[in-house]
Amino acid sequence: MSKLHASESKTQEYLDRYMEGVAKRNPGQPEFVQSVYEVASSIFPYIADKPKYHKLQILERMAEPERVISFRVPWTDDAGRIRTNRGWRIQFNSAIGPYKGGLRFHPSVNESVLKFLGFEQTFKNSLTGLPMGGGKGGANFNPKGKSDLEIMRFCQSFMTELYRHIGPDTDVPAGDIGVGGREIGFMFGQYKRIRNEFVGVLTGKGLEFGGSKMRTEATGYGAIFFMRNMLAQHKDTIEGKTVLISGSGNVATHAAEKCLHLGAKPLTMSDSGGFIHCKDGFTQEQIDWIKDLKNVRRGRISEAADHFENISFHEGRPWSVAGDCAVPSATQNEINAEEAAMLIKNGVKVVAEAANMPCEQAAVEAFLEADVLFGPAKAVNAGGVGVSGLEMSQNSARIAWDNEQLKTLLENMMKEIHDSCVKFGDTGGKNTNYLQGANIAGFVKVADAMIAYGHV
Ligand code: NDP
Ligand code: 2IT
Repeated sequence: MSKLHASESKTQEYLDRYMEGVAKRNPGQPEFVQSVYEVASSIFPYIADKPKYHKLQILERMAEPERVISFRVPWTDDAGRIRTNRGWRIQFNSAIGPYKGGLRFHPSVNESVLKFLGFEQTFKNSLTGLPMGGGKGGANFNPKGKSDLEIMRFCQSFMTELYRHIGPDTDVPAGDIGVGGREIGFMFGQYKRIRNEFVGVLTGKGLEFGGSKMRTEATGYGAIFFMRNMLAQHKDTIEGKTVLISGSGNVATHAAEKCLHLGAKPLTMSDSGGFIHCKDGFTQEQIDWIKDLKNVRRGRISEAADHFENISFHEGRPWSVAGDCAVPSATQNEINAEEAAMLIKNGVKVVAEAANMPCEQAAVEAFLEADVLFGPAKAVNAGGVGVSGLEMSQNSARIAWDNEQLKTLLENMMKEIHDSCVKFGDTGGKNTNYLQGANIAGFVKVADAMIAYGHV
């Protein structure tokens, strides 16, 4: 065995042993273990010749949340019945700033899902270059079919416990799946009432009460800016590309809109009931109609096919449709190995993860193996939390920037994140390995801050 191969197999052995420990300490938490593997598989080879990180047990410490808070959320439905849900806040890592990350309300929420999201968030926030640590929270509450008053009572009850754990310099939650402007408004109102303080404790707020322009659009727009940078880096352009998008919420609709602005054709969107396909590419009018359907009327995506002649509805996910780019924007593990093979066979050139961990491990490996440009979530969707960071700055300074300023800041931030991925993701191959690049670039700053603090 050559010396190089010997050291590679040693690194693999360390990684396997480390992952065994992570799996053992987190039984029944497959999503969390999956997210740790995805990061550790890039970091182990990087730190192989940097003993300080081993000696100081940095990866062991990073995989353990600083704090997991779990609490009861009782609320009363419109029929007067008392209902009980479980709420969480995972305060994962505060090495480089206050905990920061969204709240998710969905029946699939559990500790494993929130730990994976909080772990990822730590590296993502580091990539933005802003001083934000990693956190995530939410509840196993299903907002579907609930009245506005039921949502309000739930949000107020949730905040009646959460308020004691958060603060503008401690932990600053925001939205995620099932938590948008309406929910943030109810929660901010309750925090202000309990604490008698008007402070930037949440981001994604309404523009009337301290929200930032561009925050609503930031994740979807940022993802498409990132994809444009990936294509440009590899001597290609986004103009004329057909794009498969999943989801039809905040991220998906704004990703579709930015595709239109940049001359690409968004062909699909979806929800948990199936997907819609428009072979001509959605128009702005259709995207606006879908935004209203999902945010205001709270309907199903299938209704778009009843309303527009050139839109068809199908069961399942959109990955069987042929397209140049795929931008999964719904949820975790929504592209498996079989679907990855289908996308590759149909000639997909770029996969940009706008949702968090939408690709299963085997799908990621298949894309890398097939030389498909692969943009990992922590880089691609960092524009959302990036503009949240800018909302925090505006709140502290008690100022409001305009749309143009914020769009430029977002575009520049996505370019800087892209370039950090290129710096650490050049493996000498045909394509940049953005997965490796994002993981290493995100890791270094957090790890070095932890080292500076001593054994904490
Ligand atoms: P929304 O609640 O606005 O929309 C979620 C969309 O995904 C809906 O179309 C929903 O369909 C679909 N979806 C959710 N869960 C599932 C599921 N289990 N199976 C199939 N479809 C599902 O959420 P966002 O757009 O804000 O979030 C989408 C993704 O982007 C998430 O992974 C989130 O973590 C990530 N993200 C969001 C950011 C933000 O700023 N909002 C920032 C960075 C990442 P249905 O209506 O049927 O439930
Ligand atoms: O996954 C994410 O980055 C988000 N849901 C946004 C978090 C935030 O604090 O804006």
